[in-house]
Amino acid sequence: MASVDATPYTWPYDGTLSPPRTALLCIDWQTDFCGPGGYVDTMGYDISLTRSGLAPTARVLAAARRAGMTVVHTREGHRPDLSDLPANKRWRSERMGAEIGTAGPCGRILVRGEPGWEIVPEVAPLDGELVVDKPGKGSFYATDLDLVLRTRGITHLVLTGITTDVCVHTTMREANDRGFECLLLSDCTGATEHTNYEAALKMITMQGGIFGAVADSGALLAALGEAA
Ligand code: C5J
Repeated sequence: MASVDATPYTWPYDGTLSPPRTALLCIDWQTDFCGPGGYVDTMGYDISLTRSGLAPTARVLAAARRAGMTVVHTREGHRPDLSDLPANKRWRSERMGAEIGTAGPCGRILVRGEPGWEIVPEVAPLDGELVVDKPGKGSFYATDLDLVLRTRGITHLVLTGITTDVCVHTTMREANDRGFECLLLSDCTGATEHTNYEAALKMITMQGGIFGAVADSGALLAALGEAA
């Protein structure tokens, strides 16, 4: 295994990519965030921006599986009785015309078990892969993700998912504070506004890599010994 040609440093900081110690995080690739009629679409944002990372992520997912990396999928969503939905989150979504818990074209918005909450087929979990359900933006908040990763001896994380500036960034910050060595794949993520995507990537690279590093999927595939 090689290291990854990344910015602002060759990733990881401590040598070469080690598949047994690395997990691929696939964050919130749900219809609600990238499918027609989902939450993001209902709010009026352009889902071509949040869908753009799907094809490269599918390639990385296949390579990670071949390399024996742990794969973790996350899903943002709430209990059907909405007992885990903060009042301010509900109020804000209602103001955007997409109130969480109400019926939309893909079922009840951001509610567990509804069609819109499902992960899209392009990057769907395989039987036996880890799936983490989360009520918030960060994947560590109110979940067992930290425990599951540490139990497997995972120390390094490769992040993909949507949206770059919200759930992906929050998760990367949470992971970085917990000591995980993080890499975000720039073409495997997207935001509801392109300027937010660009700003989110830039923030990671400040101060020598304040939250980790950024590379494209081709660089990761090359480190795994696969053609891009
Ligand atoms: C948002 C997410 N953007 N998965 N959620 O509300 O980033």
